[in-house]
Amino acid sequence: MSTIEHSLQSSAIAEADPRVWEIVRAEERRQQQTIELIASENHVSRAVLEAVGSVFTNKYAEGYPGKRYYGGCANMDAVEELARQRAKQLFGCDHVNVQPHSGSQANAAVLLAALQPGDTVLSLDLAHGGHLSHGLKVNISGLLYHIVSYGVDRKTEQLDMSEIRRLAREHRPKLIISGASAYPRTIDFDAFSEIAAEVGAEHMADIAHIAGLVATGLHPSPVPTASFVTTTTHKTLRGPRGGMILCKEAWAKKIDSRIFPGTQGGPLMHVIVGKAVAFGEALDAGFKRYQQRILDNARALAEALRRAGNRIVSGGTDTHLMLVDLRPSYPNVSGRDAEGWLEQACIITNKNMIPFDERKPTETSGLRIGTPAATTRGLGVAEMKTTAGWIDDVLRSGGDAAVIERVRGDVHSLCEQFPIP
Ligand code: DSN
Repeated sequence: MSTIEHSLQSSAIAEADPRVWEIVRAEERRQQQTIELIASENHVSRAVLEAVGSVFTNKYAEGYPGKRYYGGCANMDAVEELARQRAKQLFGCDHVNVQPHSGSQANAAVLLAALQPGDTVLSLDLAHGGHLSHGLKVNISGLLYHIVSYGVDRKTEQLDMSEIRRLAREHRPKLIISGASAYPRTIDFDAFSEIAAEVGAEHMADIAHIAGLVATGLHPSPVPTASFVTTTTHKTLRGPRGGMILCKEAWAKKIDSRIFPGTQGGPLMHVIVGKAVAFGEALDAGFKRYQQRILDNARALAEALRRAGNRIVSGGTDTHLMLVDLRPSYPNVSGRDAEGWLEQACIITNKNMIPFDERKPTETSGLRIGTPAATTRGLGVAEMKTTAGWIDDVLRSGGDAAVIERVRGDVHSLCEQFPIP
């Protein structure tokens, strides 16, 4: 039996529902046999998996610890309080709400707390690395508020704080949003807070991608200066799929009320158990070493891709992710083509808009690549260099079937050596 077969879990689902079990097994096998380079994904620990599958899924607990609308909530209170305390310890914040079902819900609750419909928000353009919940026209953020976007500088492909200051002075937003889902460089959160203070705005920092780096001091934290910090818990933080809001004490009551009853009903208590476990893992000293390896791997991968002749947006990365601009080396290859060929080779990435992209979001000229999940399974700098070579081979071959088959075989061998724990 191979390492991968051996690590597949036995389950009650197998007895109860063989059709669903077959799909679960297929997904376990897919994850074991592919190198996961989607920057927003990770492989949680067995403890987090078990927590999310625990009996807490059976319980309604609308309200907050000590103030629930259902009986039988003593254990709900205990675990939610523990999750809150651990999150506060991790990020050093005044107040935390661990109930948001997702990052988008966390962001919507902050907007509802800080703004009136029609108010102006200054946020990063989605095509320059922003997020749909920061003001996309068809998202609640874009439907309810007047959005002014900032982008990256055309030459440096990095945020230009003087231009953001100019836009803030011109448009006088009520809220400035910092944070991104496809920006590879350090974000100057203090500068965002200064600009917000100057124009009388609140500052919301969305650290969904970099939460693990922030928690371990490997990226500057917005917590001391921003009014609100939102995050997901499943990216670099390596917890269960979900969201969280950190805020100043002055906003605590309003934020809590905008989550419940404002936008959510019963909290997903099984996910909050998973958050508590993940935050406990993140408080361990080993977590900082893991985050440092994520950074080392990202730099090694970006550098190896660059040396092979690929253009990396902004010239490199300070974080867990990078964007490859396909246009100079492969003018006829879209991000969609590249994602598809790499997936056939069992290397999982996602197509992504790059700044000033001329292709549609469904095609794109870029590929977003990140290292949190590959680092979790133990891949290091040497394996990143090897992986960069495979990515380059597949792209240069123009999706040639023989090259893809050869790389797929090599990827499977590597995955066998580094099974997901
Ligand atoms: N969809 C996430 C990402 O991939 O970055 C953001 O929510």
